[in-house]
Amino acid sequence: MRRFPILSPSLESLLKISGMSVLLFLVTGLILCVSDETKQEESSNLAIQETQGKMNLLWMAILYPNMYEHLHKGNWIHAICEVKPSRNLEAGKPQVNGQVLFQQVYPHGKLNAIFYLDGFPPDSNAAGRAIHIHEFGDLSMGCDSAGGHYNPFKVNHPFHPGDFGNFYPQDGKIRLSMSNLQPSLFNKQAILGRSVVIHENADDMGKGNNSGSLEHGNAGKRLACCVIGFCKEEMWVKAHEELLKTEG
Ligand SMILES: [Cu+2]
Ligand SMILES: [Zn+2]
Repeated sequence: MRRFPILSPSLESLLKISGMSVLLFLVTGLILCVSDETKQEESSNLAIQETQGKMNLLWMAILYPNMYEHLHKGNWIHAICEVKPSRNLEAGKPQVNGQVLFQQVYPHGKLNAIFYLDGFPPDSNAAGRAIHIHEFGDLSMGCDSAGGHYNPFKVNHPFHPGDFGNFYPQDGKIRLSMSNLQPSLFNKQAILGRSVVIHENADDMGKGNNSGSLEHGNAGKRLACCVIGFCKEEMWVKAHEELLKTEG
């Protein structure tokens, strides 16, 4: 018995081609949709970044109106912390003096810092010394009135923005630069007006297995401290040149 094709051969191949076209169309559509979503995600990330930038500018204009114009141009801004021994430091403890300098490009740059400190016992090269940013710039009772670690995000130590870790003085001196640091000079959680504290002991970096470890790293007495404030660029340049000389 002759079997009649349901459709004529030409119509059948036409349908096959159309079916493939539809499939191709759907796949292309799907790819376009996915790439569209990626684009949308990218543009929403950009939008968030832009909004954050605008919010930063707004905060800056409110908090530091005189600096606003300067910063709006995307310039570097600089800050200095003039380190002095704590007012109520016991006799016989190391008298640490020096400077901590900060540098950051407004509005999206990361913070860089230079630690330039003297006065550690020259024979204690192996001893680590913790340095942190503390909440207050209040040194009315020496470094003890500077409060606890600056902790805007309510996290445990050593994840506070100013947990700089341990420093190892060489011949009584610390000469060190650090880059891409977490704290900032100009957002809502700015460290300006807060303090840098240099401790007698090493930071246990949260591994001390006690509550103090998760709060302050059991770094011991506060030897020296200072309040962070804006400064001229030349202060940074000078410290940077000194650092280069030391590195030889
Ligand atoms: Cu501290
Ligand atoms: Zn901390």
